[in-house]
Amino acid sequence: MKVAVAGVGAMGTRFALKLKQAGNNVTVVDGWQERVASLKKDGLRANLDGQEVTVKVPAYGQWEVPRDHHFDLVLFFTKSMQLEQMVRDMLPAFDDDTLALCLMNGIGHEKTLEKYLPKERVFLGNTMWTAQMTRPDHVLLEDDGTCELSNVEPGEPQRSQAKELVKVFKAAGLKPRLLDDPRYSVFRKGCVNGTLNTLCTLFECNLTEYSKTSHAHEMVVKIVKEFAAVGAKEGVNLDVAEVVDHVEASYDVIGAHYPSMYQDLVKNNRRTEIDYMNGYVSTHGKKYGVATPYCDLLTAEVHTKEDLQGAQ
Ligand code: NAD
Ligand code: AOT
Repeated sequence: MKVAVAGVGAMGTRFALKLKQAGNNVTVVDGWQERVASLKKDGLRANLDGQEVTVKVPAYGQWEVPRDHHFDLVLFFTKSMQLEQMVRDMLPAFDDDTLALCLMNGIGHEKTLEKYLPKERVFLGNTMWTAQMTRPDHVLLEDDGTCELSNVEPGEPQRSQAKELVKVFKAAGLKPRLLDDPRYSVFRKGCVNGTLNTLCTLFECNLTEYSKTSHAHEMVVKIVKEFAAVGAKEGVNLDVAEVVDHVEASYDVIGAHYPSMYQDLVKNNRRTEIDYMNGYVSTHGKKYGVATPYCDLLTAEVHTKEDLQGAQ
């Protein structure tokens, strides 16, 4: 498959590397000048499960997206607030049959894609893999993970295309699962991020450290209930007990993980994706008349930390 990965920070690098190693034709595009320079010079460099690997791929800046290449798939892996600009910049690389897939964290990305692309060509899901940039030219890829995806618009040919994407990702060892309801899955992953990303960032700890604190379970339950209340207004009916178990299951699987929001704000002083996580629940709760005091406060707290630190 001919794939363009749009956004090759930590997670884009994982997917680009694995897809390329499995024999796909992979091109990468990024918007960070320093990153693009290193991709052009050295390719994708990572520590993948303990081994240093370097994989050469064609690399482009977001300002020079190629118009003369045909891509079967554009896989978006920017940060949430960078997605719209990346979609706009990638439009010249789309032909009538190019598919768009977003596995990023955050709620509502399908709406951004649908502003520019027909709904039948939009595919959505999420990933439980982890990844971390150690330098502008290097990524750390440890831990086991999975991903899940679906067509956004029901029907054919998009259902068969989703199955084909699952086949390609499976062959690349990305452990994909075909979903029935992608929005359920996005809200469910939103609960993982709305609890662990946000709390580990505010308290500056990893998953294991958070899990051992006395109010850990109580806070997870309260936050998940707010995501469920807002989800219900949008036709997404979360099973709260199952989702709480899902969040807490990650303590054992990837306890040493510092979520990407921690990496952004605590390590790199970058602004966070909070507005697409707890912030989504907070603003949409207001719209629907649903009280979301935990998400309101957490969103304000993360923005306060960003402001105090002068995060960029
Ligand atoms: P990332 O920050 O590593 O990369 C996103 C973009 O930001 C890339 O274009 C990258 O080049 C750029 N960037 C990275 N560091 C920068 C810096 N210091 N200065 C300027 N630009 C910089 O993001 P990611 O972790 O790959 O996340 C992509 C998506 O995947 C997000 O929605 C994230 O929430 C999600 N996700 C991440 C993880 C994880 O463990 N990293 C896990 C699951 C989902
Ligand atoms: C994560 N981490 O989603 C992955 O860092 O943004 C992130 C992220 C899988 C399970 C728990 C947390």
